[in-house]
Amino acid sequence: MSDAPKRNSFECYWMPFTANRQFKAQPRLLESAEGMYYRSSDGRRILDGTAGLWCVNAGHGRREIAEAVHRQVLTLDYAPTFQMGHPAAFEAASRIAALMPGDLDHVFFGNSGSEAVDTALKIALAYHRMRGEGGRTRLIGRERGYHGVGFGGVSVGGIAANRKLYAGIPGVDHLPHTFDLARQAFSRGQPDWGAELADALEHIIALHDPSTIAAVIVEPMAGSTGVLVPPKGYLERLKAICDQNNLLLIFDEVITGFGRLGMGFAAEFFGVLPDMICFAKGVTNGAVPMGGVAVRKPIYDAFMQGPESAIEFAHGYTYSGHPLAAAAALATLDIYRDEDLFPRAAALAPYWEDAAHSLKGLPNVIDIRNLGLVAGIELAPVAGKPGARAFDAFVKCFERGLLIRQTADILALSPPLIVEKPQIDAMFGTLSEVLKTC
Ligand code: PXG
Repeated sequence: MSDAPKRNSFECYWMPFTANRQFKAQPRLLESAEGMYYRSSDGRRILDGTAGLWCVNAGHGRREIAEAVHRQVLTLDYAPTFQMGHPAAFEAASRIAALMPGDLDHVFFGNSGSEAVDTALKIALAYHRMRGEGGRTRLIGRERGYHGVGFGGVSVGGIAANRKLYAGIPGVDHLPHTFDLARQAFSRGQPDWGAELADALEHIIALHDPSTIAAVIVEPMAGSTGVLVPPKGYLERLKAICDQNNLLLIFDEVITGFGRLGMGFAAEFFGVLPDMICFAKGVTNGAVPMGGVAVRKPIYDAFMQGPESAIEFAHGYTYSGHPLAAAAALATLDIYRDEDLFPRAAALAPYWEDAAHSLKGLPNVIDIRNLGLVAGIELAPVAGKPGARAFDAFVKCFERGLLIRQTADILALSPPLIVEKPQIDAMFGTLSEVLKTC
């Protein structure tokens, strides 16, 4: 029996987070990419309005990264990092630590955002146990939070579709999400209303007792569930309540890290220092999988006790600090620094905000949200068909040469930080034309 027809069909690849049957009936294929553009399989130029999946912050096809990875694979393709080491992993950790705010100065590597989150949750539980507070086992996430698809991330995450089939880990509670259309619609940047939503943490603490809670994990700005910008004062309040009750605060910066808001990390942007920051995506410009967790010094120090010959934290992945990922990260961080891409994003943010809000008044646009180089446009759903209107807009944008993201009836844009003003105009111009037809 020949397997030739199988090899060339779309069938064998079970695609992630995709309507497989619909996609395979009408595929959308990207074949190459350079700078701000993809090229589709039918030869069209597609403007990348989403930096891939929020990760290609320095734009596509960066030679510096390609060459660094090429050199690395020829010099040292793989090396274990369990009881062994190689220089690039240490250098990457030092460079990432140097970018982190405050004393977030130790870095544990994984290969994705999901692994970063599960690692951070494990560090939180183990940290309290190390300090003799092993009763602190409860984890607090937030509704509409996305923390990847590991069991830990799904459990603290707040998306029913991702959670409903799995019991999840026990002892998890959730804060309310921070979005209120009636009070916040068309806010520019951070909404004025909503800081008091952080007080829900006090209720959760009162319910369970602080001595049972290990950590609170939030995306400083929720990305995947439709660009939910934190209300003014909200994160500050959350941090104060965590500090009062000795709960660790974890920022999941898989999306907000590496310049998305115009600074290295959202923690710096908001002036709120968490105990851990999860990162992934932009750390290698999306070119090689990598993720990790930066922790504050006292957390690392808490683990460094007991006999020196003992492994302090029984956790890690075959590819933690993989040489190719480390090389890609170093080359990526050089580009961010040499091209001043974070300040560049900050400088473009007001122009971006005006461009996004120019869509106000178009049919069915019920909200526009923005922060840094991120925008979310929420559409009124078609009666009885949630998500249909935004999916229609997403497909029509792709047909007109623009890649955006769609979740429920929300469209999200988050371009590479190298975006030029005429490209911003082109994105919102295309979107405006498309929205008139959806
Ligand atoms: N945390 C956050 C905040 C994320 O956004 C993850 C963790 C998981 O990362 P990995 O590398 O395991 O996928 C993410 C991932 C979208 C979209 O369309 C967002 C993500 C992934 C895929 C699509 O918004 N974020």
